[in-house]
Amino acid sequence: MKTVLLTGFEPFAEESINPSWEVVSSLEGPSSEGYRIVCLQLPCVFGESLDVLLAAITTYSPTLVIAVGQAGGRTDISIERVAINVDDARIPDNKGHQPIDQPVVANGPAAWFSTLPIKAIVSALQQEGIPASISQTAGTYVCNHVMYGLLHALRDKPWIKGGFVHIPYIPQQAAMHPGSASMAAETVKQGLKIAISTALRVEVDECKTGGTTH
Ligand code: PCA
Repeated sequence: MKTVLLTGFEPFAEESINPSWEVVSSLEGPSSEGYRIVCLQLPCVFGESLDVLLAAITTYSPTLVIAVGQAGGRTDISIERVAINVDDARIPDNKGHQPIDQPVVANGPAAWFSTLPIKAIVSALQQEGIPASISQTAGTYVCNHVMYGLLHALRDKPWIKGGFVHIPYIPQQAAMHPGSASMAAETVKQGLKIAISTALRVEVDECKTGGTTH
């Protein structure tokens, strides 16, 4: 049976929950489509987050790894295209570290692209009525750090697909941030299921634009 490793983060900044973990943790277990999902919570800490993720890849030998994180203020499910080799923290992480302009991997390439079929995932989500788009930046905080480190570790393991998905606040969080967008946890959950089955099914991504002009 194929294993899908799905990660979410612990809460960070002023939040008491992280919607990525709220949703991801509800997806643990076997699916009716013949794979099992293993869920893992990552600390919102530079370095440690990656250590935990890479150890789990060794333990579980997944064929697919999708890391999920909160992107408060985003309006839809964002399928990240690229991770860059920079840690530049606007706020300290959960252990008080605040790296500025440090590489994620010393002497690593400037960037790694997601190996998920990102366009096919956006199409599949939209077809199911779930707002989604390609994102051209995962930021420079812990999520980008994890995405970069994941893809760097998978560079010589092409049989394991990997990538990152950012999700909006859930409504109870947006209520504390007036004017912010949100998406119901149930919709995000449905969206992650679709992203997983699409990633497992599609070998060659669609060629349709997911670009932006700015
Ligand atoms: N979002 C942060 C880190 C943890 C999370 O859920 C980010 O976007 O970097």
